[in-house]
Amino acid sequence: MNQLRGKLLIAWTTAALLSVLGYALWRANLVGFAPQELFNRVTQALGVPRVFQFIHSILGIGQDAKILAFLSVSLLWLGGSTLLGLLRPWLGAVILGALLLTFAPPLDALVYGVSFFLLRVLLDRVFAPRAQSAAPLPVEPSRRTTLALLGGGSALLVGGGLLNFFRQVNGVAQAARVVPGQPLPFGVTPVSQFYYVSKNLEAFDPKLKEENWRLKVGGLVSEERTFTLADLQEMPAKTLELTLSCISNPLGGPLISNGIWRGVPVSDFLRRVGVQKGAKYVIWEAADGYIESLPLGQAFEEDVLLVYELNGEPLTQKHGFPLRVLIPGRYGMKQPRWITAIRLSDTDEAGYWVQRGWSKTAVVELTSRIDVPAELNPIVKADESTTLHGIAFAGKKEITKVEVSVDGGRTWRAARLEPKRSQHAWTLWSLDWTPKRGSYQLAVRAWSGDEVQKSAEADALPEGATGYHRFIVTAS
Ligand SMILES: Nc1nc2c(c(=O)[nH]1)N[C@H]1C(S)=C(S)[C@@H](COP(=O)(O)O)O[C@H]1N2
Ligand SMILES: [Mo]
Repeated sequence: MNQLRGKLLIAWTTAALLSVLGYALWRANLVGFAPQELFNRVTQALGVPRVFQFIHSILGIGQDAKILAFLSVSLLWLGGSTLLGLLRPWLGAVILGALLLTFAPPLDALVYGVSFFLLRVLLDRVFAPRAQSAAPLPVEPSRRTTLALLGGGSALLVGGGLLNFFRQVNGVAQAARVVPGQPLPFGVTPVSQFYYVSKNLEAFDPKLKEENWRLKVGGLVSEERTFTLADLQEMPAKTLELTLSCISNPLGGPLISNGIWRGVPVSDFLRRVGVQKGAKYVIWEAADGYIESLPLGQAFEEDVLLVYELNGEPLTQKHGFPLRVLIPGRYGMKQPRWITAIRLSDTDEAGYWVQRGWSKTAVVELTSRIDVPAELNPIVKADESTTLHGIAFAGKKEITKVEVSVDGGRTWRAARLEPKRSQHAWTLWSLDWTPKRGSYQLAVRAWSGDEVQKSAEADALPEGATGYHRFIVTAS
């Protein structure tokens, strides 16, 4: 038994050191991080609409489901490589390498396989030099020590991930959620509160350096070229206020923010690089492997920008430094961050989320939200005047009317609209209301001309959520 515990400890330590080494090599840009590659493979397999909807329904929105999935994958990786550590070193290394080949590049498989072998042999030397001579192991851990070491070590390794998990969940909860008595996140959203959604875990988002970064322009252009950030900043720029929303934002959800963006109009940019006859699509490529496309004609539309500033500051790493695409009237998924290449092509390519069942065009749905009172704390004072507040948004269309109901949609009253902030920004609405003691179902709906928000409730997948934001509020 002691022998087995000793072996288990050696196996686990091999797995843990391999993970740490892999992480360091990944930070140094030498190979991928195996748990991350495994995770990509798993999410690729699970990223189909029905699975998404299922996970979404039990875990809610945002990054939560993904972080839990990453934690499970990390445990799988750690457990799996520990089991392999119980085999002969060369056998474990070969199996590990072979498994890695199914989800990582051959070089990574080789590096991980060899590292595993070396670590395992080294640890054998350190911990059990006399194991062959049948002499007792120098480490003779008790059951308790074994459990404590394995459990504690795994918890430490995975704990880093967990910390990240809570940090991000808090981040999402804070973003754009109104805390009673606190200033509203209306108007322009501060960068620190700007919603964040990524296909990657935040820790694995690209961290690009201006010195090394280049924008490559290729395909059906007059001449292939690269641009530095400074090159782009020298071109005539445009600044505009625009509201960005994630297509997976649920009714009344927080994944929508409003910013002031500055960058180069794509039309100017494409004229400068020259478009060859036959080019029909613009393909955007990003540093994290994200890809999206736009028919060429739409890329020439006004206010489609290559953006390098948000709210007067250079883009933060999280929000796409150094360059991202901005396309008015479309959900965030059409607009890659961290772009590294623009390719003109005669054939279209399905975007990252399009390949996973989401909308191809991702045109923003007409939508509205009640922010005050907050859905999380739906209480107002009875017999006192209170002001309801919220936002309405329709992408490129203008919001012309917002109506609010306090009786679950039987009757509607027109809300006050604040003057439109910009052609592409959300519209703020408010309505004074003096409720008697009781419970009321609030609901809101927005209009653009004679088009009214769809009342049918539909899940965000695949075209963006529809329906009226509604909840019950108590006046007491
Ligand atoms: N390279 C890259 N660009 C991306 C994504 C991504 O995962 N990788 N996510 C997209 C999605 S789904 C959204 S909603 C927006 C979110 O942008 P934000 O986090 O800056 O608000 O970025 C888009 N651009
Ligand atoms: Mo999104």
